[in-house]
Amino acid sequence: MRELSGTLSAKDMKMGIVVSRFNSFFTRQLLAGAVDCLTRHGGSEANLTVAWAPGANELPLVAQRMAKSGQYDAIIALGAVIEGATPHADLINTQVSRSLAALSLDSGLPVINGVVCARTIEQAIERSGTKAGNKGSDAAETAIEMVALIKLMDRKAKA
Ligand code: INI
Repeated sequence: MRELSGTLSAKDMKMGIVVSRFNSFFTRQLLAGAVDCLTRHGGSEANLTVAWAPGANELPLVAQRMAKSGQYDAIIALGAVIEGATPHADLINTQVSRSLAALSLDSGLPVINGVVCARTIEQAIERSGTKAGNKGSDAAETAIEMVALIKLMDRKAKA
């Protein structure tokens, strides 16, 4: 049996991070969690580019621009959609998550969805650096693993 899995070293990885300004009380914590995760795994802040989008709805287009630039190994999208604040939260979440998934397949790059989808402000707090962890940090860890896995698969394909 041959198993392939990505390591968790972010050394030399170039990451594009797009983060929404809407609900920035939460998204700033997600960004801090993502940067902390990447640097603790050996990544360098010099290899990170952060773009601010107005809201979660705008994350996919900015992520697409980053993916098309060819400058990044992965794209991480961070946002916070809180249902209590909007009746169309489900629509935003569905649009964003489908678009990011489609972009990942179209571009061949890991495009990681780090959008907190919360029913309440309390749930958003829990997922932005308190008792349910930090979704930005989780997204960054997923990005590292995916970049490492894809690089490994590319090396195996060439060997
Ligand atoms: N954008 C968010 O990132 N989170 C939200 O909770 C939210 N709410 O509640 O509406 C939100 N709306 C703005 C939206 O993402 C777009 O920026 C706007 O609709 C313009 O396209």
